[in-house]
Amino acid sequence: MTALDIATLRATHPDHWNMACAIRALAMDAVQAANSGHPGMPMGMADVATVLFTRHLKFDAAAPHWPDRDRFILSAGHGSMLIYALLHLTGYKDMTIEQIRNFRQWGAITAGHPEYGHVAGVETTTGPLGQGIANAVGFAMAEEALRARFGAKAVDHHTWVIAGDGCLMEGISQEAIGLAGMQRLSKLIVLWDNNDISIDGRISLSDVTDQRARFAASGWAVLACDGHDPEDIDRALREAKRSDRPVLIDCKTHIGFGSPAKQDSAAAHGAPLGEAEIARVREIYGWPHPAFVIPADVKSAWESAGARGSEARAEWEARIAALPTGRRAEFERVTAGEAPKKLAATVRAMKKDLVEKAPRVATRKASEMALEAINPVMPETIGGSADLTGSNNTRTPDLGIFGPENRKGRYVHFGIREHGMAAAMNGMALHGGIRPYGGTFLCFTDYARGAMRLSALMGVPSIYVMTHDSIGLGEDGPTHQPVEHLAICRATPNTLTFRPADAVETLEAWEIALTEKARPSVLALSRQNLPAVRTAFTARNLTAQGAYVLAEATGKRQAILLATGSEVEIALAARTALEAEGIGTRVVSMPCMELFAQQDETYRRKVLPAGPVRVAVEAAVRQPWDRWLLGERGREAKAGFVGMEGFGASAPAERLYQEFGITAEAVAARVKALL
Ligand SMILES: Cc1ncc(C[n+]2csc(CCOP(=O)(O)OP(=O)(O)O)c2C)c(N)n1
Repeated sequence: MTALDIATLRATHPDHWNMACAIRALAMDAVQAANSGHPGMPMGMADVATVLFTRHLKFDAAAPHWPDRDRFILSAGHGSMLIYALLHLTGYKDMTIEQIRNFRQWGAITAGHPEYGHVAGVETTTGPLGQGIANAVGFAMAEEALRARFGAKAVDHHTWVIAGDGCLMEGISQEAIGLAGMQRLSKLIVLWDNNDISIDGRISLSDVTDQRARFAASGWAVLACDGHDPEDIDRALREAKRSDRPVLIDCKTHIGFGSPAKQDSAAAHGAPLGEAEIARVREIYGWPHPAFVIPADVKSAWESAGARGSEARAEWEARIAALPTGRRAEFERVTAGEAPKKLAATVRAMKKDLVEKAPRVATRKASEMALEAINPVMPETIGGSADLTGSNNTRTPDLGIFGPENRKGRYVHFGIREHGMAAAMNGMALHGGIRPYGGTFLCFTDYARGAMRLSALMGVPSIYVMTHDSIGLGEDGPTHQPVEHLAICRATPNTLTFRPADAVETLEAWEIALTEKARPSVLALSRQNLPAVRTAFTARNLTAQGAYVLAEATGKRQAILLATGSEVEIALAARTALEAEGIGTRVVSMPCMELFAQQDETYRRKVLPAGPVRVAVEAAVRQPWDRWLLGERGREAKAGFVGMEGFGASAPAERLYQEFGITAEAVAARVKALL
């Protein structure tokens, strides 16, 4: 479309045009003021966004947390000014014009890319391309699950996504669309900003994929519209809402729409247009208003759009108020993310039982046992696995399979889609009302990494059930044996990495993960059986302290052994050997370094006093251990590590532990050498 077409648009749809121009002008001006950002995408998608927000999106700017609102996800997060402009114009109270003026500046809620938690209306953090569309699948799954559970009077909304070529080129998009297509998530609608441009230039430089055919092949309905014609956009959106499958709408648009120098070119993508070009565009738009000034009539039209949903929201509130008390309380509990009261008692009873029976089981099995007790009292859990159900032990018999025919099912076969699974889990957690957990091998956290990082950045309590947590998995070999993954998980801020030693610690880790509100958890679980090491009942959750004295030195304390997971058994055996030689040895189990780091100094000093030799044992790389060996009153000359220095190998587990020298004898020898 050219400037001439703009003239036609202005003439035929003046109100729409002005409203869309308000978005465009704010995007141009904010990017110019920040001298940083992406004006082209908001300029190109302003018409689609205007039709969506003024005619279709169910929302109420005055009640941005209304649980039954439609969700809008700007997957193409680099175009953040699009959503900031929409939130400002429709009247989200925190999105003031000052915030727009401060786009991308320190302390502003208008971060470079939309960040969850900075401002209501941003449903998820986007920017890493492909994440938003993959989160949206989780949002739509959560909606289906909650509708099945609480009824359409309580839950009945759409998930809308704006995604660009970049989102669709990312590998995660295939995982997401494959999952959504199979699940027939008919209330998921993706608006594709098909502008043929990315940073390097035309899309044809790097891609010839027929996107429409790809989505259709994955079970989606595919529609198309002229992304600048409000009536055509409206037609497509109306049709999309009637679909029985997820919908892709191919919106043909022009990046940098209306800019004589930059429209349809990569130059519009990621740099300010420049003052002179902005002045030219203002003229072409017929938008004489100064930077950041929105005329009252346009602002008021936008505010009406922002209030459009208030009636629907009030009706919804009345319906919720009319629910039977218990049902309403349950709805409110799960949407608030509160664990059920029964959870603590369930965990306590099971812990007593475990201490009594002292089962020798793999911690992945212990995890399954924990879930068998927890899932029945926590109906908000949705579990799953990326095609390793029988290995991850994530499915319990009560769950049923979530699918198009059974939205009450609570177990998801995510398929071999680790990244898509993790992003969908984030989406479910962000939607609210659901506690998602999903499994794969610890090694394949690599494949889920992008989404796992965002769980942490956003502070959402997704739970990653990562089994086969070391060379202890044996014969599958080094491709499947994680050595650096615990370090990576522990290096990720705002993430709890648990490596429980037995069934009791595993249960305690689950209790913490399921009551966390603002941090994801990684549960690193063994394939191989492990003895019970917690043989005395404590009502207190010792794992919550991160590390604790599991076995005390009997004589003068000369050594402290620190271990996690499967190596706690080795540390205990080393202690026995050392004690037999008169070397007083304490064993500290450290299931969660992050929680230990959070304890006060007095407790940490009690667990790790100055003086004794310290040896840590973990079948992984040393990196995360130095703080506990050298810091915290430790000394290099008196510290040692027994673990992995490189990749593993294919062989039975026992042989591998021998060959890599992760044995009680090696630990005892290290202690003696350091004494
Ligand atoms: C995972 C990831 N890789 C790379 C980038 C950097 N990046 C930001 S936008 C972009 C190009 C996106 O192209 P498109 O989606 O077509 O956006 P448009 O140019 O139409 O605005 C790239 C490579 C990113 N944000 N995320």
